[in-house]
Amino acid sequence: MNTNNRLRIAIQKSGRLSKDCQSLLKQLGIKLNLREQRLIAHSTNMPIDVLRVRDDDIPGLVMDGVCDLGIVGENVLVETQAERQRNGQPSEVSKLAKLDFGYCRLALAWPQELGMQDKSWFNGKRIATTYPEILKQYLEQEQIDASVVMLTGSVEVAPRAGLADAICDLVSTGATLEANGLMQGDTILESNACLIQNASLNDDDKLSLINKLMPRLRGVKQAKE
Ligand code: PRT
Ligand code: ZN
Repeated sequence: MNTNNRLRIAIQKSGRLSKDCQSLLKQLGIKLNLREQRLIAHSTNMPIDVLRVRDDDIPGLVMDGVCDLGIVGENVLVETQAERQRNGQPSEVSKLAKLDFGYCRLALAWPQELGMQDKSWFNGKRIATTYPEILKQYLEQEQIDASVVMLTGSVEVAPRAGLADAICDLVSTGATLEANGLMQGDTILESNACLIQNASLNDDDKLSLINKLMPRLRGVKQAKE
């Protein structure tokens, strides 16, 4: 548990979500002194500390109560939740808001030269992914008997490298699939960045600060619509 009396928020240090997270915090009126290499940034006008970490660490930090709030892609949240459930670790969070950035979809793809394929084609095939839990749940639900190859990066080159027959990866514009001669199939999960809260947070001061920030967040979202 974060026993510190300052509200602690985890965001991605550097990557696709970091700029949007920083500008959201600014729009919420949270003034931060973000110095490049610092792990923790202290707000100068509110009792808030911002922890800047890898996105993969954010759900766990919130689930374990090390951080009170976090901003992370639903893809990472759902994957971490499934993995932790399997390991008997805390996996609950309260989802406070779906944010309007970080949109992508987790989709299946295979070499273009194979042409259109239906789900039955995947039987007996190897599928490379960074999201083995989400993929396994999908395969089970669709009764597809395929094997899952876990890769933490460069998933799109797996078929060409002979590591897998197909992939299950995040797609936004589709340019990466195209550049690697892959054809996009079913979407397994649609994802946006979201704001999560530790499920057992019960510090009155922190909860009232969150209650003060939430209408501002709704205001920021409405202004963009
Ligand atoms: O270092 P750290 O672990 O923090 O960052 P990371 O490299 O794991 O993540 P990062 O910064 O790449 O992505 C952070 C989050 O952004 C993801 O978890 C998603 O929630 C979201 N997001 C949105 C995306 C994309 N769009 C996206 N297009 N994450 C990754 N991609 C990659 C995808 O994996 C593929 O390689 O972009 C490529 C496809 O993009 P298109 O436009 O060519 O289709
Ligand atoms: Zn990551």
